[in-house]
Amino acid sequence: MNRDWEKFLDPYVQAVGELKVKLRGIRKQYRKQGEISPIEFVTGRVKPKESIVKKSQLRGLNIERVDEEMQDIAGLRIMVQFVEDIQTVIELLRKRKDFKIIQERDYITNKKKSGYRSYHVVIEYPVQTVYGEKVILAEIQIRTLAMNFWATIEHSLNYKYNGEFPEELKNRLARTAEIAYMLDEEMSEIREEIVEAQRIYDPYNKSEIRD
Ligand code: 0O2
Repeated sequence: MNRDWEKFLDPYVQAVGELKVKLRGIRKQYRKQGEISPIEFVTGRVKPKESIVKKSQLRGLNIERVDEEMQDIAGLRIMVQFVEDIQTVIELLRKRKDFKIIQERDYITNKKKSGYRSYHVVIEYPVQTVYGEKVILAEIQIRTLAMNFWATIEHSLNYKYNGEFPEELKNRLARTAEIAYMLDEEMSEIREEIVEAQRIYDPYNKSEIRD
């Protein structure tokens, strides 16, 4: 297929840029009001062409219709401190008027076989271009810092082993996912104590902008 990939990906680049600003804006608004933000930090990326082609082949997707069939060409990640914050963030996203949620996948209640936990929200986001409006799909992943730590490490190991983990490593990864979840549960138990401490001492208070 002879696709001008740069042109195809342009609206996705714009969408990720805009959504990063908007989602980081939520955090700033909380801080301005002297409140603790449910959002710790936000990252975003556009899936590179090579990964789009590889994933399409693996999943048997039609590359001609990849904009409709692949939901995470534009990907945003919202990291939170506590599992409870995930629900708060989901409710904030549901109230927004600048995009439409079309699907939610709860991999926290229903963790993946690998041990992966995260909450995925798929949105339709309108991008304004010089050729008119283009509505694209984007995936927002919401997870705790512990879930993110695990997923980042497992993802890099995945590259090394191409998804075919030796049995022992697979078992260890499954075990570390549970340990990470226990950490989240323990932190939730002392949440009030931590939140109170952060009201007194906010490590980010001095920096004006924190991405
Ligand atoms: P990258 O490099 O992050 O872009 P399905 O698996 O069929 O239910 P699908 O289309 O894979 O559906 O979507 P899903 O489940 O929402 O997962 C897409 C993304 O979630 C992945 O993107 C990862 O970012 C993350 N993810 C899902 N499962 C795992 C996992 O077991 N481990 C880790 N580390 N991340 C996971 P990509 O395209 O795989 O990769």
